[in-house]
Amino acid sequence: MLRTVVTSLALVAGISVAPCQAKAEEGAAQIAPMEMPDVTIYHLEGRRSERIVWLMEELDLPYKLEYVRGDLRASMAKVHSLGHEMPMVPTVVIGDQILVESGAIIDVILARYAPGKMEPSRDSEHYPSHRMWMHYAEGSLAARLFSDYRAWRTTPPTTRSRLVDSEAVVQFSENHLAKQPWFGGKEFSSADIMMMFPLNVGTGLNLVDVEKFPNIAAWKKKIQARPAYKKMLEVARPDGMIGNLPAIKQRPPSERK
Ligand SMILES: N[C@@H](CCC(=O)N[C@@H](CS)C(=O)NCC(=O)O)C(=O)O
Repeated sequence: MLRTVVTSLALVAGISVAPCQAKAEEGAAQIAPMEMPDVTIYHLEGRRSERIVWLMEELDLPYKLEYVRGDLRASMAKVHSLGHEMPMVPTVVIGDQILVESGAIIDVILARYAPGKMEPSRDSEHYPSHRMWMHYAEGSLAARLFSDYRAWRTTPPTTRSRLVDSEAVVQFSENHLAKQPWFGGKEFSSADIMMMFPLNVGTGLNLVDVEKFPNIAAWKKKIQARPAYKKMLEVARPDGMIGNLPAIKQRPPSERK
């Protein structure tokens, strides 16, 4: 109400209120982090829960990691023991709340406990595409890769689909990296954390040809050199990948028909 009155008065006086609003919003991004309750990450080696471990290592924030080394089934039993109706990893307990969905978990941790870190500011030209890659990682990339994986395991493809397929979703990522060094633009960000798992799935399960995506290969090398990524591997994947899904034997021919 007060805001409406102020806006109307400003309009009558011919004053634009937008810049003041923008300043207030920029200020909001600088607010102090909230005090973080205990964070426990329920984890499976080599799976999406690595994102949260990696994020906490990048931010140097404390966390407890729950899994049984070398035993995916026993690690999953720990998730089930929480009694949550959606037993997936990551499951993260923050204080007294249980959360699933890695992208949402990352958003909550950054907004509350590390405001202004690991994402471009809202007024940055890179902000919109950072948000896009944050959602693309699961919404399109992982979704299409796993749907092709399921179909191609039982029925090896002979032609490329007319729908967006694995190669197309990975190619879009490759093209971006020809223009920007990171998925968030000029700096490493949470979008890179989101994108690593599905881009590893793409090549690891033989859904796409690693040779065709040199920008992604170079980006992965930069990631593998990051101390926080190395630390994540040390604590969350101490024996390398375990319980790998079998790779597909046959990709569709590359040319669309
Ligand atoms: N979109 C979810 C996907 C979570 C998900 O599917 N996680 C897999 C492991 S990477 C899982 O829990 N699989 C166990 C199952 O599906 O039963 C996220 O990003 O957190």
